[in-house]
Amino acid sequence: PPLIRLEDYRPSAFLIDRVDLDIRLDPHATRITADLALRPNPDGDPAAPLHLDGDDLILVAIDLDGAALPAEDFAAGPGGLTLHRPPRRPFTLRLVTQVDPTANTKLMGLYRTDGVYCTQCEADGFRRITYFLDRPDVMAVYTTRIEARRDEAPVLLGNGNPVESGPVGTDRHYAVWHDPHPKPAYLFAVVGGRLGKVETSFRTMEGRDVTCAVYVEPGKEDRAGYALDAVVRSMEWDERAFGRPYDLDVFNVVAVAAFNMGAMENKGLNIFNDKYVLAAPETATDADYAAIEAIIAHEYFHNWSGNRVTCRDWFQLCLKEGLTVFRDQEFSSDMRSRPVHRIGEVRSLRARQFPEDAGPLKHPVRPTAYAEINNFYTATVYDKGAEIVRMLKTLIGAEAFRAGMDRYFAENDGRAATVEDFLAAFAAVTGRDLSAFARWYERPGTPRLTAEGRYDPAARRYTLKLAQTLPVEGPPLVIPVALGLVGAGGPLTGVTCPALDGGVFVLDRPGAELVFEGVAEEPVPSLLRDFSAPVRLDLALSDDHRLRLLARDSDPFNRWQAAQDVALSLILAFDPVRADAFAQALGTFLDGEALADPAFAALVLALPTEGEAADALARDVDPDAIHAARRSLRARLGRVLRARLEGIDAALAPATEGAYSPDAASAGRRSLRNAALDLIAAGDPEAGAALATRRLSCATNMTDRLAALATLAQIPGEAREEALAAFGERFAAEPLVLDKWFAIQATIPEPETLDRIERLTRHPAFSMTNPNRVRALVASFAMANPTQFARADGAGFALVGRFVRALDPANPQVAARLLTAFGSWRRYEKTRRAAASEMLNGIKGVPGLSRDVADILGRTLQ
Ligand code: BAL
Ligand code: ZN
Repeated sequence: PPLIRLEDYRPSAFLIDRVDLDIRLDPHATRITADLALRPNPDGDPAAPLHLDGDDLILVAIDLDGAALPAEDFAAGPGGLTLHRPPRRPFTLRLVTQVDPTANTKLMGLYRTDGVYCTQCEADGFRRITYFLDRPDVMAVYTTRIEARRDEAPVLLGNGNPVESGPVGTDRHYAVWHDPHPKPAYLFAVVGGRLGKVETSFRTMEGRDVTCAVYVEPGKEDRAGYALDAVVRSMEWDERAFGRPYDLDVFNVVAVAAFNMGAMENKGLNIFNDKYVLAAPETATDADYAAIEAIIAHEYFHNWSGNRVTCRDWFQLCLKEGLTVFRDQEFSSDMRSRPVHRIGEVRSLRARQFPEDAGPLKHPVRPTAYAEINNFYTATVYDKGAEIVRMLKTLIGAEAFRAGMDRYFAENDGRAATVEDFLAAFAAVTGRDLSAFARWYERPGTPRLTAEGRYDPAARRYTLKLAQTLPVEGPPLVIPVALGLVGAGGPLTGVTCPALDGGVFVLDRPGAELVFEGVAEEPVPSLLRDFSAPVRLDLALSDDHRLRLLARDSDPFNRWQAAQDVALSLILAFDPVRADAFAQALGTFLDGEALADPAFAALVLALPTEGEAADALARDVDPDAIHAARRSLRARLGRVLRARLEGIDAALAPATEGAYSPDAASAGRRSLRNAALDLIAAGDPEAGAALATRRLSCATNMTDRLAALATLAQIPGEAREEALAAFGERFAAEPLVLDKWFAIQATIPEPETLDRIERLTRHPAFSMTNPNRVRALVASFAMANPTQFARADGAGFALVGRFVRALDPANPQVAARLLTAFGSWRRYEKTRRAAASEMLNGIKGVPGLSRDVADILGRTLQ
């Protein structure tokens, strides 16, 4: 597919100041009348024709300033509508278009899901509603009238504030919404349907009373309370942490069943995948509650970082996404345990972004070219984008960071901005030159930080050499390295190192040498504390030294990291003596602190994933070998730690078996108890199966029920099959719960899983048209069942390939996302590599592939 390039950016030749829409909802023939107030852009090309984007539209009528436009003055085609001789003065264009929401399986533009009309316009869905300058730097004030049959759509929602509503004849009604804030088309939304709601009010710091509501499928209102509470907490937090108040009289969230993404930040009308709204203790896990809180916050925070200040073009996607992920991470850290949350962020970065950045789909955080923008909603743009903002804060300090954010919002409010505008605000408040730091946005690949220390006892001096190597040649990056020295008894005191500022060394050269004076004993360096930069660290330490960090470091992240490092090296090269020493150290750790911080202890017990081990190997990966090694290590740990794990289980039983509360402390206790169960089962599958079966029978919440089922699913036998069948029956009417059940079965690391998946595709709850179902059954298999996805016989690859091909004609976005599971295919050993190559090349030959799939495929194979 042809590439769109950043360097080709030009301002639009025309602007649209006002959009008045009249949308008559109908299942198959929705009519949209759009009155667009256009004018030539003084910064645009004065001779250019007017090209309006359009996709899959029926053009019913076109008037210019009230008169029908003669046929010879325009041309409508599959890519849009061109006016050959547009006026060079302000004018209005009336466009009448027709769309079929029921036939819209792409879930972009206006579509129906479970009978509810809804829209998804980012990145380029608005052009599937009417012809438009569908680019984020064209910002307009929208007024939207929505009309529908009252029985079909008693609730009619739009962007902004409600203006009026009333009956139309006997069985229809209408509502008018006005959004005073100019916005790009990608933030447009309407919803119409039968929906229940919960609502509350919030008074902003400016004294505005806001009605906040969460709309859900009728009958599920009792599952919307947590999301509504998260809305209010997000509003409070953004005022406190960033001084950002809400700016409309209403804030609506609508949950829908079929949605390509997690959620969408449409102005005043966020539309959510129902998975990230609906929660009850019986149906949602602690992880679901945490994700709901984070995503509600994320979409709400976009109101400033994304909506009030939007992106000039889609190359700047990280400007809103990276920044907003950073903001939601900070919010969740304030709501929960900061160190525990940080570890979670880094695990997810390493699981998704590091492999992406090491494979053929790698791209800079601000890409310079794309064929299909929907393929750039990636871990790199989002998560590495957030890491860049975090590093900026580390470099300039919290106070300057807040001042810079204030300046960024003030200077760019109502504008479509760029990464340069963002950095300029921080350069202005600090007086610093951030041009070298800006390279983080441009350079793909994960940098490697190598470190080597030398201790001179006579001089009581420790010398630490740091060096950065980048996967792509070029000038060095600016890497903040938070660090400290740890002695046998804990962090060393009385040490001086002039190169450190607040415990942070800024490595902005290829290499540097740090000299620490007054070092009384041989220290262990604790580097990259709190994961201060998204790099891979190479530091040769003995197990003893790593385990000293686990026991003694003051930085919780590096304590966790130390245990991970030892475990990873044991997965890559097993050694029973070292494994037992590791188990002893874990035992001491658990004795001392498991019950003091259960959430943290659970993370220490969670060994690096098979994916992380594959990522560390980087080549000739044999997933079966990694799986076996990790399994052996877990089995050994489970046996050595058995008594302690049972002790934890017993100690936490009273606290976890009482009434359910989703708060972080309670969730932490459940996560440790469930981690203990899983490790006991790894060491003794028979005992584990019995314990998990008991736990299943008395579980009072989905977190414990699902954890027990997941443990049991790893142990072949009748108990597993009975438990799976019982769970499936019990939750037959709960699609979101069945998704968990699909996913657990899809990730069983056994050859029969392929047949199981085929069987489950015939389950009445499975549907190829609901992305959540496809993700639960197929994406879980592709992304989280490494041994079966990458079977040496190629059957796992073939299964996923079949789904990609079957999905592509209906929903190219979801098909393309599924195909990214092959992003690391070249790192497999040669048999699997050949199988993956054959499958990918097979898809290449399929006629009529979508741009989405063709783009991912082309880059994956290149
Ligand atoms: N803007 C797309 C969904 C999100 O990142 O919030
Ligand atoms: Zn976002």
